[in-house]
Amino acid sequence: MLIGTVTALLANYYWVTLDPGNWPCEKLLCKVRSRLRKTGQQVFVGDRVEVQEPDWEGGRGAIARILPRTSSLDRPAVANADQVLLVVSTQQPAFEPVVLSRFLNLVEYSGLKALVCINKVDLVDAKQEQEILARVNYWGYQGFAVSALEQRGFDALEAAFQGSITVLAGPSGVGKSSLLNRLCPGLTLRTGEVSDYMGKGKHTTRHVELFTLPKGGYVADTPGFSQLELSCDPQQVAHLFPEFRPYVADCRFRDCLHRDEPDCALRQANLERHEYYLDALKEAEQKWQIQSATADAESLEKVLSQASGNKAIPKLKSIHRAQSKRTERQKLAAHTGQIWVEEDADEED
Ligand SMILES: Nc1nc2c(ncn2[C@@H]2O[C@H](COP(=O)(O)OP(=O)(O)OP(=O)(O)O)[C@@H](O)[C@H]2O)c(=O)[nH]1
Ligand SMILES: [Mg+2]
Ligand SMILES: [Zn+2]
Repeated sequence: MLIGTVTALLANYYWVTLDPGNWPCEKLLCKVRSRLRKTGQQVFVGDRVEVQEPDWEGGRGAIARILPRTSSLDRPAVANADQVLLVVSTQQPAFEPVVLSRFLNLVEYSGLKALVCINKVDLVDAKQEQEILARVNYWGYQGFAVSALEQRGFDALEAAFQGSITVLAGPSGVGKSSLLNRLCPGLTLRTGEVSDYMGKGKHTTRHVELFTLPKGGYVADTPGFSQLELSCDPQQVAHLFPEFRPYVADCRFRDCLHRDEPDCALRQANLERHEYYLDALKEAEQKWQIQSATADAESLEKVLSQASGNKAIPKLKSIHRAQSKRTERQKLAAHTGQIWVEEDADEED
C-alpha cells in the first residue's frame, strides 16, 4: 500500500510526499478519487493518505483514502500538526506582549503545543533579548531567540522541529518566511519588505505548504491565523493561560471567573497576564452571548415560521447584536497586519 503525506495543494491537485520506500519517485501529483470526493471530506496539507494507481512515469496518482487525523486546524487548514511555533520579532514590528498573548490563547484553544520564536534579535541588545525570553518563560512557554538574518540560534529550533509537523504562525512581517528560507537551503519563499512607518509587514504568504527540513520534521509556513478573536466558553478562558493553572486549581470557587470574586486565588496572585485575561474574558462573554442569542433567535424564527405556515416573518437576528469592541480589535488587527473588516458590514439586510 502506498502511503504518504500531503505537502501542498494546487487548485485541484495535491502533492503527496511518499513515506520512504523503494519507489521510483519521492512525490506524486495526485487528484482525489471521486469516491472520496463524494464523501465531502476535504484533503488538508498534513493529511496522511493512501495513494492508488501510481503512474510513475508521469509522476501522478490518485488519493483514495484519508487516514485518521491526530489533529486538525481550520484556519490555517493543516491536519496532524503537533505544535505551533509562534514567531514574533523584537523590532520591526515591535514586540507586543498583548498580541503574542492572544496568539498563545488561540494555540492553547486548538489543543496543540505552543512554542515561541523571537526573531530579529540582531536589532536589540542582549539585555532586551533576555527580557523578552524571560517573559515568555514566565508565561509557561519555551522560547527560542533567533536571527534569520544572521542565522543565529538555529540549533535548538531545528531540534524542536525533528519528528513533528510544526505550523509557523505569527504577525505579518516578523520573518517567518525568511526563517524557513534559511532553515531549508534552496528554498526561496517570497519575503516582504516591512513597509510603512508603523513597521508593519505586508502580507506576502498566501497559501499553506509543508516543507521538509534537512534535519528532520515538516514545517508549514502559513498566511497566519485569519482571526485573533477568541470564541469559547468564558469558563474556559482561564485554562488558556498555563501559568494560571496552579491558582485556578487553588481557587475556592468552583465556577469562579477570577474577575472580582472576593478571595479569588488567581486574582490575589496578581500575575502579569491577569489584565490580558480580563480582556479575553470580556470578549469571550460577548461572543458567547451573540452566539447563544443567534441560536435562540434562529430556533425562534423556525418555530414561528412553522407556526405561521412559513409566511414571511421579520428577521430577529439583528436585534441581538452585542456592542462591537471595535477599537481593541482594530488594534489587534493592526498589529498583525490584518485587514480590518467591519463586523456588521454584510448584515445590512
Ligand atoms: N533585521 C532583521 N530583519 C529580518 C530578519 N528576518 C526577517 N527580516 C526582514 O523582515 C521582513 C519580513 O520578513 P518575512 O519573512 O517576509 O516575514 P513573514 O513573517 O513571512 O511575513 P508574512 O508572510 O507577511 O506573514 C523582510 O524584509 C526580512 O528581510 C532578521 O532576523 N533580522
Ligand atoms: Mg511570509
Ligand atoms: Zn478565582
